[in-house]
Amino acid sequence: MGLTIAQKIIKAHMLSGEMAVGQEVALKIDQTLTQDATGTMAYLEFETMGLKRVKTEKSVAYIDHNTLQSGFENADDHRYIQSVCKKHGIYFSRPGNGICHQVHLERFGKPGKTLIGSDSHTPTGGGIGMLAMGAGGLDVAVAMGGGAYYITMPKMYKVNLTGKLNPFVTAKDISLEILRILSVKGGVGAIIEWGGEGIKYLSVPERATITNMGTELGATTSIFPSDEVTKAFLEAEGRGEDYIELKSDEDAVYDKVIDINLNELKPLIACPHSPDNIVTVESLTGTKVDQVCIGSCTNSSLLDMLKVAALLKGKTIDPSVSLSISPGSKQVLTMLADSGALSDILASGARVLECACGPCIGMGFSPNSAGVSLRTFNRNFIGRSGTADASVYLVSPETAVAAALTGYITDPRLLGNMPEIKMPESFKIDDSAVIAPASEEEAAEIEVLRGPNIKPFPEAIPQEDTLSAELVLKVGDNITTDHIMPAGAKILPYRSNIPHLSNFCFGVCDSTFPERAKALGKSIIVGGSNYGQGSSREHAALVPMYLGVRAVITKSFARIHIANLINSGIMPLTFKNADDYDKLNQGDKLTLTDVFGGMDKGEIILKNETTGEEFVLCCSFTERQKAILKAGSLLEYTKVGE
Ligand code: MIC
Ligand code: SF4
Repeated sequence: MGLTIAQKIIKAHMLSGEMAVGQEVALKIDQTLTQDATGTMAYLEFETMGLKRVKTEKSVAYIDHNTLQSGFENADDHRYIQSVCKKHGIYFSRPGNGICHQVHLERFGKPGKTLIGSDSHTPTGGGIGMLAMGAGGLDVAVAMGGGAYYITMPKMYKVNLTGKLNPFVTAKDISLEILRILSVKGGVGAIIEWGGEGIKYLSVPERATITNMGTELGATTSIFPSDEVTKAFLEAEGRGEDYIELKSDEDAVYDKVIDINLNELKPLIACPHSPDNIVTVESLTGTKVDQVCIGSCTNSSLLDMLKVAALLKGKTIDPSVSLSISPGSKQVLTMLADSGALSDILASGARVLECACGPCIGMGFSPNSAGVSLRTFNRNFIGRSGTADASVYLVSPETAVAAALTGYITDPRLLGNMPEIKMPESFKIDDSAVIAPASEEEAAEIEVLRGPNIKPFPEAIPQEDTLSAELVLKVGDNITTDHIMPAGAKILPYRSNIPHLSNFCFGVCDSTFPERAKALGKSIIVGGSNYGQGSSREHAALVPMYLGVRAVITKSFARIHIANLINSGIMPLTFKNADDYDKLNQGDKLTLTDVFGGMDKGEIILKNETTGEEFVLCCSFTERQKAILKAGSLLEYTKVGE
């Protein structure tokens, strides 16, 4: 039987396990990346492992999230990360050099390699044929130390593209179309391979937009073949030697095949507050817009920015709209400046922000009260923009420009002729903002610089054979990590200070949660389906761990979050009968008996002491995961295993 692209890379990197759907496989990881909002914790975890140097082919730390420095915290974290990188063999991408996924694609990603990153949009690397996955910080730390990365062998989905995109219909619209078809849980447990005749018209940045937003489907990752288009991109980046051809076998078998005819696609828009809430742009014509933001790891490539500049050229934006533009990298910004396109952007009245995540993670540029914001980003979860009552819509750069010029949601096809934009034959290469690590000899002398905001890890509490605890919080379907552990300019600086961060846990759902959980000492959370979707932030597990949450019971979980819960010693359990969700209420006293025996059987009995009812909960832990839960955390388990 033939293999898919992902299966070929998995086979070449498999350290143990079996390539059968649902089985755990251990993978050798070639490259890692971190960003600063998850990086500080990941490097603190790496340090506790006591290793001198990373064992990967390339590990890069990016500073791109926490770039507003309204106090000492972020600056201290940046300094800590820079010093830890120098000492332990990690490349350090300075603040201002760009968004991790954009820069990694430009300068470091290689087809056929494995990459894990402490950021859920790491699959962007799939745009050049990498097997690139988001992971919790601790998993990235383990991989930096040479340890395996464990995944549950996913199903294989194929999306066949036929035809060619019409003017003003873009790769972003393809991403929104697949979200319309599959929903935010449609990709859970699957790797999505993109193929078909239509891909030959898609450049690497367009492919990367699609693999980037595959994260919103809940997919393990998304991947394109590595072909002539990939080769031209790598050559333009001066990295032709990194090219290898990669394609699936003719007789590869897929669990699902989806066809999309690009000729038929229209400009699409994701409505508040979920990336799969899709309608055509046309259908919302005339909706007043207050703010437009162009950028993020989804749409900040040179290609995107040149298109935006060409559409803005000679025009000024509507006086009622505030437009921000964040180029994805220093390379993008420099080339915009050199070509004169930056002047066209500035002349239009846009506010040019630094090359960073910025508004995407609420790091500034929050909309006005009850504002309507059109963003080229990948997530529009409630509150994420920093304005609780804002309505955030997700669109392509072309649709964003149309709204900025008119002040209303406008079909970009009404903008006239689309200027032809070509990818440059060579990019401007300047890696001076990437600082190489010290040599092994010099490393011993390097002092790691820690700020006062770095606080100790939460204490690991081993799971016990009987768990009696109160149901502290009951939430619904599609709870995101932005609900569990919100981000934004005010909270993100505390990512290395779990006690302080805990005050904001579940703030969007119930601001009394932290206090109530702390008072109980031990507690259980109940959720609906796709619990923990979105970001890879392990803080969405570390903070509940700190607050004493011992188990989370749901209808289903998102992939990275389930791993983060186990790494934090919290039991993720699912209802055998989904209707039992309705039989539990906040405040109920719950008991789980024979937990260890149940872990072996795959079923644990839950007694609701308040109502007297009993239910069956399901779990499927590997031996390694059971040992982690019994040790109380992956860090404890690693120590025990030493
Ligand atoms: C996000 O887009 O939500 C983030 C911020 O990049 C997160 C990481 C984090 O919370 O630090 C992600 O996607 O993993
Ligand atoms: Fe940064 Fe936004 Fe991309 Fe997350 S989704 S990495 S916050 S640009």
